[in-house]
Amino acid sequence: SVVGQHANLEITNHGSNWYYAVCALMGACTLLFMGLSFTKPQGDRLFHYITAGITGVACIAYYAMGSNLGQVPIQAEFIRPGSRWVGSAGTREIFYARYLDWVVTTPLLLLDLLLTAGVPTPTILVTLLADEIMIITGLIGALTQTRFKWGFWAFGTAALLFIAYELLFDARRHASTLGGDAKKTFMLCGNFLIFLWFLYPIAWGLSEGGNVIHPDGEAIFYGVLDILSKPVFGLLLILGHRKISSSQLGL
Ligand code: RET
Repeated sequence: SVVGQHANLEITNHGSNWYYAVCALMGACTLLFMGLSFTKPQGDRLFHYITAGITGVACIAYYAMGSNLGQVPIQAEFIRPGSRWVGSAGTREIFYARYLDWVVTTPLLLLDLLLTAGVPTPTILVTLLADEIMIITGLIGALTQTRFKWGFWAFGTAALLFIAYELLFDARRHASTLGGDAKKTFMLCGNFLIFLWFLYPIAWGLSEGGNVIHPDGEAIFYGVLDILSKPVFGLLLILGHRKISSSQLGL
């Protein structure tokens, strides 16, 4: 970590290298998804474009984080007395670049899924609104120095519960009506997404929230989750769409 603002608790060169590796993977997947779009007629490429957009934005966010940019030192309460990292008080670097990525990419991930399920537009919009609330409350909470941060975490988790309800009940019903590959793809990708998304508030609680794990551990936790949520989820979705045409979904 040679550039950027310095905090008492910040990523080491290992964390930085890991962020750059994820950056490269996101970039490669963006090219792959754009390349795969050519296997479809021009009118049937929406899901390739959305998914490539998701990994493209993540590629840039990971470039910033690998460079120790897109972060700000925040005064942290150290919940472990005698912690081996620092004394009883100090700052931790908070990567707000993560949230700028998520505020763009998580609505696109939901759009991928809700369009596959044939959910009506008003339901799509209200679900995307809940998603924006979830990410922004997470960001505000992460930048908060006091215990009030957990209030923001609670609002964000309530928004995630609403999203989970929409996917598990509402969207599932619409996907079942469509049947065939749309239903199969929605079921696989939808269950995968719900499982992964509930791990994010846990990562937050251990990192920005409770300051329990080192920023290098945070890099690995969020990094593995992001690889599963973007490139792996995206590949499953795009492969699921091989035999689905946009007209079947009313797009
Ligand atoms: C926060 C903290 C506030 C409470 C909740 C959160 C959930 C975040 C999620 C993020 C998903 C990100 C993805 C990124 C893809 O690369 C903001 C951590 C509930 C679910 C899928």
